[in-house]
Amino acid sequence: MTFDTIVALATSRGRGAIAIVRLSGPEALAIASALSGGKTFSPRHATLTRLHDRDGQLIDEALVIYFENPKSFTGENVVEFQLHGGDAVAMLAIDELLALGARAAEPGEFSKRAFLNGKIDLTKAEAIASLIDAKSKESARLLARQLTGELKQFVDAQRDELIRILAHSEVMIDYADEELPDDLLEGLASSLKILQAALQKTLDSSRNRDGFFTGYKVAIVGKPNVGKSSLLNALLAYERAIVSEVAGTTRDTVEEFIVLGSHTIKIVDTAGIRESSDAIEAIGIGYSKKMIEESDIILSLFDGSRPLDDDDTAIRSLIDEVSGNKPVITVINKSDLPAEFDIGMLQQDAPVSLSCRGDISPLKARLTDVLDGMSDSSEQILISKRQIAQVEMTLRALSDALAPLMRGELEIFSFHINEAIASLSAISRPYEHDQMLDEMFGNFCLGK
Ligand SMILES: Nc1nc2c(ncn2[C@@H]2O[C@H](COP(=O)(O)OP(=O)(O)OP(=O)(O)O)[C@@H](O)[C@H]2O)c(=O)[nH]1
Ligand SMILES: [Mg+2]
Repeated sequence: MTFDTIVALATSRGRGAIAIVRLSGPEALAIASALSGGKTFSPRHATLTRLHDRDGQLIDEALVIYFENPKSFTGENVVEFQLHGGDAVAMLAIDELLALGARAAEPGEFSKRAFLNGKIDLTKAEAIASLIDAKSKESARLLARQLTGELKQFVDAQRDELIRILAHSEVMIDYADEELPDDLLEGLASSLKILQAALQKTLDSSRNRDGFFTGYKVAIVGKPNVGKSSLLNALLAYERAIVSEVAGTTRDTVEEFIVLGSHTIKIVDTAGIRESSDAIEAIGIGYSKKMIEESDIILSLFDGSRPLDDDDTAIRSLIDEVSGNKPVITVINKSDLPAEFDIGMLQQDAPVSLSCRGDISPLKARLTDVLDGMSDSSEQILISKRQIAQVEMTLRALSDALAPLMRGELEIFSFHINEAIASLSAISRPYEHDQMLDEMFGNFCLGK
């Protein structure tokens, strides 16, 4: 396969000590050399050189590294320019590289080439894409393991087992005229069930794990005026949301990232929930419900300086009804005021009592514990919707295969096993399907 030569900024935009511009393709070396006044570069050596534009004006003094194909990320000739930081210098360099014949890369195009040139399989490509957005050390660790091929090995092992089962079935078809011992069919069925269980386990632990990679979402929910916005501000340690003694101050949701231990989480302040005829507030309440559904952890907040009332119990039932089995942490606020609140009837396990005007570290500690518990990185998990869909298809094919096997209809059994093998193989190595590849790599960052 031959490609043109592409260029993109590989580091993120904005202020920074270094900006890296990456060039990949058959003309990479020639173009880099032209930009450097005819300098030649030897593979894997860092060369300090001056870059000039077409008018002879100095762009920057850059460190240039040449990776000769196939020993590069994309498998093509790659040249990386380490420029002084900031967007302006990098944009000047990219302008010149475009003028010299390179083309601006599409998002994910470098990784796509790496895949097409056989440098990475799709599980690695997806791990690279997710690693960029990883919001906890645990998820970064898990993705790093996938970069070494852990998921691919798991998938390959299951596929090899399926191929073994298929081979048995084919042999039995060939000897169809002879009487087949029953235990042969049972042996196949039990191998199949072991495989089903392994895939199902991986699938179960992979569902709803988005937050593990992109940062768990934590919603603060409670009736108006209990101090939800005050709690958000206290967690952020600055006045982000408007706080006032007027109930119904927050009308929209306010979201901010904070770092807790090794986790980056998104804290969401919601509008207070209560029975209300105020149309705007009613919209806010709709948002709150949605936020509970979309969040991974709920902070159920009460005002400790007032007696429990119907609004409190109504909200609590709403949370119980919508949150499913997500962790809910009960927080009783305003502990600096005389206590009037009795949590008794809500039957909570160990609520956290605090004052947003004082020390909120007990809540931070509780949240960190919950997050640690949700971030087990030792399991084998699928990291993309695509991978999950492939495993679901595989499992469907396996369950379709079971009934014909029990009836001894081995041709039909083999047909479904073939389907399962194709679905499973597609996790790391799909049949080259342009549209699917464009879609997948199109979600990558530019320069990757
Ligand atoms: N004494 C005391 N007052 C608090 C505490 N936390 C919040 N408040 C006060 O309670 C009032 C309501 O606080 P907000 O943070 O605006 O409450 P909210 O839950 O966001 O209210 P809505 O947005 O209206 O639903 C404000 O006057 C806060 O100053 C606390 O720990 N102690
Ligand atoms: Mg508020």
